[in-house]
Amino acid sequence: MRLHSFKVTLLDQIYYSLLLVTISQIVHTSHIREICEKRDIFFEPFRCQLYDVDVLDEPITYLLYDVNPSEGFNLRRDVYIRMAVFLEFLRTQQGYRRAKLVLPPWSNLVHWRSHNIDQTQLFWSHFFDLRSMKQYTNVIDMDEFFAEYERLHGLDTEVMLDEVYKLKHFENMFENGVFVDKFEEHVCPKSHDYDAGALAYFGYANFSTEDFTCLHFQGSAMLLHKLLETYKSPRIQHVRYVLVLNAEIVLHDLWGNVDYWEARRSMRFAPELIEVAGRFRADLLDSSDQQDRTVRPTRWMDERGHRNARGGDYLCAHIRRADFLYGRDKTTPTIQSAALQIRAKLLEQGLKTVFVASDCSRMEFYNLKNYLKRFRVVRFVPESYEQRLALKDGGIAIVDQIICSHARYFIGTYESTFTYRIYEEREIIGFPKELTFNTFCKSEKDMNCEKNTVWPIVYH
Ligand SMILES: Nc1nc2c(ncn2[C@@H]2O[C@H](COP(=O)(O)OP(=O)(O)OP(=O)(O)O)[C@@H](O)[C@H]2O)c(=O)[nH]1
Ligand SMILES: [Mg+2]
Repeated sequence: MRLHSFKVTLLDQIYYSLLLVTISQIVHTSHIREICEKRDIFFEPFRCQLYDVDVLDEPITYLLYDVNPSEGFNLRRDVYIRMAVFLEFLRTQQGYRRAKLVLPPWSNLVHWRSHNIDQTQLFWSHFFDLRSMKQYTNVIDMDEFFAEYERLHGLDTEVMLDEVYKLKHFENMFENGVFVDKFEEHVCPKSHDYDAGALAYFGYANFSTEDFTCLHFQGSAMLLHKLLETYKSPRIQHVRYVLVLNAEIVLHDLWGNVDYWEARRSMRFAPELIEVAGRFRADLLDSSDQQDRTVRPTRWMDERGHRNARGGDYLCAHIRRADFLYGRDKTTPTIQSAALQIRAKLLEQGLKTVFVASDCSRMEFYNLKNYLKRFRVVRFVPESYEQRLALKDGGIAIVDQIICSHARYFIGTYESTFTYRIYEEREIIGFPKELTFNTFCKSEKDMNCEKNTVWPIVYH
C-alpha cells in the first residue's frame, strides 16, 4: 500500500512536471515573434529574425556616424570596424537590441583625383559586399536608411535626428599621467556642420536636428554605450536617431582580437571589383585562385586559419607616393631605391614579374620601369573611360589591393594604411607571414630600417 501510494505520487510528479514544461514552453514561445524585413530582391528578399516580445518593445536605435573629411579610404575602413564591433556589443544590451549601424557614404575623398567623374555619396555596396557585412552585424547602407525612414515617417519628410555628438580630443589626454576613459561637454565653436537646426551631412539637404552637442571624448567604442545611456531621453521613444561626428576619435576596444578579425573578414569586396581584378590576374599575370591556392569559402564564417596560400607568379609592390613624399619623406624611398629593392626581391624569390600598386604619376611609373628593364613591370589601368567611370578612383584602388593580395610576395610602404589593409587581406587568404609582412626601406643601402608592425590574424 505504501509502495502503491509512492508510485502514484511519483507518477503524479512526473505528470505535473511534464505539464509544467509544456506550459512554460507555450509561455516561452508566446514571448517570441518573427519579424521580417525587406532585403535584397535577388538573393534574400526577406530576412526574418526571431525576437523576444520584450525586445520588440525596445526602440530601434539608428546609429549614424562620420569621419573627419581629411581621412583616407583605408582609415575609414578601420573606423568602421570599431563601430561594427561596438554595435555587435550594443545589441546585447537592454534597450539597444534592435540597434542598427548606418554606413556613411563615400564622398569626394581627398585622394580621389579624377575630378571629371562624379564621386559623391557613393554607397558602401559600390565597394563592399553588403550581404557579407550584414552577416557580422546589423549594418545598413544610406539608401536602405532612407527607405526605412520613409516607411516609418512617410514620404518627403526631413530626416530629423534626435541627437548629434561632435567629438574632439581632450587637450590633455593624460590626467596625472594616466589615460582614463571619459567625455565632457564643451561649447561648440562656430562650424559648418550645423547652423540653426540644419545639418551638413554628406551634402544631403534634408538632415536636421535640435540637439547638437560638442564633446571632448577619449576612450574606446564601449564608452559610446555610456554616452548613449547618459543622454537617453526620459520620454518613451520607438525609434531613436543618433549621429556621431568625428568617429575616428573613438578608439578600438581591443585592436586585432577575434572580434576585430571577424568584422574585418566580413568586409569582402563587391563582386564586380573581384571580377575585374580576376580578369586582370588571368589575362596578364596567369594567376587564378585554383592554381594559386587562394580559393576562399563562399561565406567568411566558414573560413579557418591556415597558411597554405601560394599566390601567383608575381611580386606586388605597394609604392605610396603623393603626400607621403612630403609628410613622410624620411621613410619613403625614391623611385630608384624602390626599384633596387624590388629587383633584389624578384631575384631572391625567382620571379620575373612585378605588379605595381601606386598613386605615383605616369612619369614616376615610367622611371620605375626603366630601372627594372630585365623584368616585366605591370600596373592596373582601366581599359576605357567607361570602366573608370564605373569603378571610380576608390574601385581602382581596391582592384590594386585585390591583385596585391594574390601575389606570391608582397612588399608595402612604411606606415601606410593602404599597405596594412593588403597585409590583412593576405592574412585572411592564408599566406605564410614572411611572404606578406614586408616593408620598403628609405634606402636599399640600409635594409635594417624600421618595418611595419606584424599583426597576425586570430580565429576563435
Ligand atoms: N589606385 C591606387 N590608389 C592608391 C594607392 N595608394 C594610395 N592610393 C590612393 O591614396 C589613398 C591613400 O589614403 P589611405 O587610404 O588613407 O592610406 P594611406 O594614406 O596610405 O595611409 P595613412 O596616411 O596612414 O592613412 C587611397 O585611398 C587611394 O585613393 C595605390 O597603390 N593604388
Ligand atoms: Mg592617408
